Amino acid sequence: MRALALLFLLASTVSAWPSFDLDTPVNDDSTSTAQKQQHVNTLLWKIYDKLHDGELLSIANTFNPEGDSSIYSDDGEAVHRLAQELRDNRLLAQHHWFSLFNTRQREEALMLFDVLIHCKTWNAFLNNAVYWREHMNEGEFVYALYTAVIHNEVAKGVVLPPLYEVTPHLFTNSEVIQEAYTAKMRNKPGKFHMEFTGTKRNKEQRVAYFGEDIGMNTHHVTWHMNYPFWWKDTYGYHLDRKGELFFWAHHQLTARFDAERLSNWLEPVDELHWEKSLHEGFAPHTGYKYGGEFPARPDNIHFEDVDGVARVRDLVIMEHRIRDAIAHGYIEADDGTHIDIMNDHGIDKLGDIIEASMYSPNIHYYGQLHNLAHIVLGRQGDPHGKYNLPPGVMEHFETATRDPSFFRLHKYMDNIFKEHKDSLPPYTKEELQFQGISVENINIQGDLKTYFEGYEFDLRNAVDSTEGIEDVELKAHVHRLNHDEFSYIADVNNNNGNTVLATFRIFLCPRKDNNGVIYTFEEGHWHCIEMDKFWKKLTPGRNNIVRKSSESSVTVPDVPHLQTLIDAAKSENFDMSQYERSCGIPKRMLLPKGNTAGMEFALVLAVTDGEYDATHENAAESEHGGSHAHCGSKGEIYPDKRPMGYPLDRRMPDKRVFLGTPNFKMNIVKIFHDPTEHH
Ligand code: CUO
Repeated sequence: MRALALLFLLASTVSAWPSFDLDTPVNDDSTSTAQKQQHVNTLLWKIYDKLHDGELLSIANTFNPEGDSSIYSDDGEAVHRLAQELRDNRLLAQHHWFSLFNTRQREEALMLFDVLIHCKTWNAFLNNAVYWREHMNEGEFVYALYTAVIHNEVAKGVVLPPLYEVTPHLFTNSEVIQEAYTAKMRNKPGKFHMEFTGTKRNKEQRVAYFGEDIGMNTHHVTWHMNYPFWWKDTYGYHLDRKGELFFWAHHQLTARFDAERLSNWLEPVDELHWEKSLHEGFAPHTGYKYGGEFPARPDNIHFEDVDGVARVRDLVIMEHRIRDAIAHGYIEADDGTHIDIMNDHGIDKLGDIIEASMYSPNIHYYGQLHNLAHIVLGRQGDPHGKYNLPPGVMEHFETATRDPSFFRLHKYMDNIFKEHKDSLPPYTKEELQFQGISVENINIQGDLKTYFEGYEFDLRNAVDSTEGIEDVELKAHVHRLNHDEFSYIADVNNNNGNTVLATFRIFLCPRKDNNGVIYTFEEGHWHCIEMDKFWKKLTPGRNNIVRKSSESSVTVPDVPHLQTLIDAAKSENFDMSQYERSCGIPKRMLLPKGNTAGMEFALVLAVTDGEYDATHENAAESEHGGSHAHCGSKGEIYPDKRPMGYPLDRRMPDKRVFLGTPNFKMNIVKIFHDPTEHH
């Protein structure tokens, strides 16, 4: 026994980096989550500078990625490919902008992802991350590292630092960044107030707090890292219902943005139309660390073809082909077979072809409407490359929602999805019913009250370091929407003689349009925002259900600051698992703003049969990773068998079906906005 313990001890000393021997494959199970966290923190600190950490630096100088292919699950295939690119001097230089939508740059970032995802141990992962950080473009490196930490098992437990503290340029205005540079030069600490882009003369500015929210942007960019359009199952697993999640996460962003607009006396977003002019221009006031400012776009432009990317005509053709598939009720796969979409799974396939992702069954025919549209919109400031402008905000998931054209584009996508949902038969009462279950009431405990609060984040990574001089404290100060905590309370009768598993689906739907006209069920159901979804067991008789707003499966808490992660990782009791997922609507934005007089919403509770709905055995006991509603459950199948948005996803021509279903209930509630800023 003693000898065995000694052996373990030896093994752990051997595997402690950086003194490992490359010729002996090492078991690095001894790397604690805290150590891994600190490695990631260090790798992401000042990404435009050389590594500052001596130990990591020595890896960079000594590690040979091709030295031992047994550390990779693909026998080193990916690393040989990337190393060859490096030898051939083909890799993008450092200190240059990076955009995922640039084909060659994406190829490079994915070559590194391919290396990292095939690392069998943390040591292999770390060594490669360190090595390639020194040899590759910083933007490519950050992207590959984030996606690999999300998808490689060896990084389990590591919390990715908030991107707004790693690449602050993509999250705050240039004015703030300039102030930070000045403060750094003068060696004086500073806090700089970040205003939302635009002036009061631009009515879009009233809702800029949504599109420019650092947490909302983090959700969006992280969603795309969890469900990348370039994902292939050969990376290790299948991303369940990826196409449908693409629809649902963006449908919810769209519906939430419209609810914010209604809260601010604005009309819902109108869809983009390729042949009409684009009304809203945009001046981003944001820039790259290297590559200048993001290009601006004036009002009322007419769409131009973008050289080397797409002609407007091609986008129109793709749209027609997709709409044809919807009208036919089937998608034509590339081998000529037909895939039926007139069912619950059709939306998933449609998501795949519209985005388009690698899951698209016929990318040659249906093209890549959504991805190309992002580039075409991003380039309208310089469509023929005459001015050598860098990519626009629409060509980065971090920055896209800042531009009002993002919501126009996604309303346009959303309407295509709606055309499909509208083509399916409305649910019948029989389909909706949950035998023996009736909801007696649904209400809110506490107030639905929103307010703006101040929040600070670290800007030290926006500026360069000066050797021998400590960084001064540099912070950005932002306004963020927040709300008081509240709970949903419901009384649910179970008239069955036995305990049953129930799925609770809670939505909030704006009651009136911007003219004050009450939405019919047929119009209103598409504007509903998902608030929560969870499973509970109902005992026979009356069940009083209380669910806190903070428990929502739609939201995530604030990602801890990078400095907090650095400090926390110094402790061996490090456990930040509650922050592991940063995909999800920020907790504080669960409620739309509402208004001072109280804005009316229909609060909807649908209780459905959990025995049928739940795909996981322990549905009632588990939170499935916390934010499964829009982000799925990592590495697992989606917890809910029903279509996302069920039962409000299809047409509702006859409200009596909803009102006469005893397991559904609706109540009108008001959201109040308190205009005084909280601190
Ligand atoms: Cu998220 Cu268009 O899909 O930005």
